[in-house]
Amino acid sequence: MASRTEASRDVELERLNAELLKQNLTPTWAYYTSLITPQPKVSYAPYLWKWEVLLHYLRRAGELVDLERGAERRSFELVNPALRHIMGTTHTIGAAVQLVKPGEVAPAHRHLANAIRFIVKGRGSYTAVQGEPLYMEERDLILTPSWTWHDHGNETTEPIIWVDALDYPFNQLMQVSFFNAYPEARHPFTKPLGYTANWMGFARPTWETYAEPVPLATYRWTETARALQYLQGSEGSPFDGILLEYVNPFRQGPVLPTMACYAQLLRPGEHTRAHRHTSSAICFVLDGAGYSVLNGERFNWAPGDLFMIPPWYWHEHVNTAAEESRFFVISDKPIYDTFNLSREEAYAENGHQQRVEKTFTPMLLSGA
Ligand code: 1HN
Repeated sequence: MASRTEASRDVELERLNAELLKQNLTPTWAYYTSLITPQPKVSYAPYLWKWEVLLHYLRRAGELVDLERGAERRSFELVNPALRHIMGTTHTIGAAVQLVKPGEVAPAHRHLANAIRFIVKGRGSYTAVQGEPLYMEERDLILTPSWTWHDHGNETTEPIIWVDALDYPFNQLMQVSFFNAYPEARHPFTKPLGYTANWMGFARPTWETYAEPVPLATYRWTETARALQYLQGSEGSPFDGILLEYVNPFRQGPVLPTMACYAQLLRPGEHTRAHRHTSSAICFVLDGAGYSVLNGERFNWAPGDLFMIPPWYWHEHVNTAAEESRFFVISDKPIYDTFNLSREEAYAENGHQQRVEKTFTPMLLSGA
């Protein structure tokens, strides 16, 4: 047989590649560069939601959505336009805002997804987690660990609003979205007020498996705010300013296996150095005013706004206010740490991104 020419060999190889695909076999030699790239290909861009818009729609949902007629929760997810298929704010975390009106109870259920709540407006409502009532104050952080029964009750005379963050996009990826509804609207209070935080000290019942990895359920803002205030004068991080992590009091480390929470303070005029890391983050603006530059794009923020930073995006924060700016931050870094996927890079040059390519303008309500 005559030896093949280069050209006929190429034609045959093309045919082989096409045939392989039809057999549900992908030739690595033709496709590996789309899988393994010098820099990660991140499939979604940053996004910012304005507080006025969130509040407007929460009010409308307050008029129309009835918890007693089958609406499990009066909340909506802040969905990144590129992550609609997983309802994700980032690829691992879904953030929502939720409203419970006086006299209402959002029914008891449990899911394998971990949840956190960060209280925005109102006080005195409770989340009952595994039979323990946890009463809310503004800016408290409340954890609902995986597979714990929880219902939200408002026995006060004012509405309550909070930000939820759940790791359901990660659970969907892992194909473990389990859910149970409790047979009654409320799970009975089986534990006294302050059970985990006060009564139990730092000892825990050995038979309550959920209580071991997540020993503390409520992190009071009064304490976190005091710590931020105390640390304001310290150097902090050139990339993050004053960044406190809410920790598991037994192990240090993140509050949940999949999500870490932080309180961040930027001092007046502070302009952090740009850096990027593999984990994604969601920033909820508590107070102050300023902007962040994410891969060269400027995002202006004000209190109540929520924005997210995708993996491996350069980011720097600028506080333009005369007072402190503070964020509450949720990150999926624990997942990256668990699998040794955490990487971080500092921006070169003078530490700031040189160009601001454009300014992100979110859709505002007319007149807002
Ligand atoms: C959920 O169970 C709550 O318990 C809030 O309050 C938001 C978003 C998606 C799936 C479950 C809650 C949620 C959620």
